[in-house]
Amino acid sequence: MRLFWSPKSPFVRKVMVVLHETDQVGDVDTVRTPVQMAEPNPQVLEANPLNKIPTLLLDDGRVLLDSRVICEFFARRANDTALYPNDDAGYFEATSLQALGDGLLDLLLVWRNWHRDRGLAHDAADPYLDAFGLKVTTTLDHLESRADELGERFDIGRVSIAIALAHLDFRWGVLDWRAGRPNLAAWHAEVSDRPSMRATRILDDSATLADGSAS
Ligand SMILES: N[C@@H](CCC(=O)N[C@@H](CS)C(=O)NCC(=O)O)C(=O)O
Repeated sequence: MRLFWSPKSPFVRKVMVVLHETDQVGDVDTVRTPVQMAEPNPQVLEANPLNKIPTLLLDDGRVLLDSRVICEFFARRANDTALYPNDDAGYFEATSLQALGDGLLDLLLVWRNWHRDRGLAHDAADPYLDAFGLKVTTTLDHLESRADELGERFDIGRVSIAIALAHLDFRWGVLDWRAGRPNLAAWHAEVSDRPSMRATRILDDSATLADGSAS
């Protein structure tokens, strides 16, 4: 199996955390794959018409996308019931939290591109920037109010939220997301110490890439 991979992509990191949690890292060949929203990569497009990573190429020729499907594929392959609980309540709580974490990440990626493409400063006046900021703040406040619940287990929802918060540290230090959110910050410090999270820390290898790709 080959995984279109980048050490900077938070969505790829979800897959890598699942591989570590389920002891399958050795089963996958990772292929460093630069992608940029505004400059589609022909190699990725051939397998995934949306030009996104992670994309998983199976040995029998099938292609799996996106991170949600690939994470669940590996959890099922390992008969995991921790990341994806068997009971309906647990499963839908985990996958709904995953949707929240992934949605936060989608928002952060678009927000960054919006700034960069228009050459706007962080605090520039723009209705889209205001809306992006409001949604991110509202999501973080919501998570702060659920910090106790987050600490109850480590499932795919918690994986996604933990990685989204780490992505804020990587790209959005200016937001200082921990300020006023002590419980969320404490939860994040704890989960970041898990071996699977430590082994998959985001690494900025831009300097080694010819085009300095964003992901
Ligand atoms: N919903 C997708 C999102 C993946 C995604 O946005 N990946 C980014 C890199 S972090 C990407 O491939 N961007 C390239 C593009 O949008 O063209 C998933 O969960 O895998």
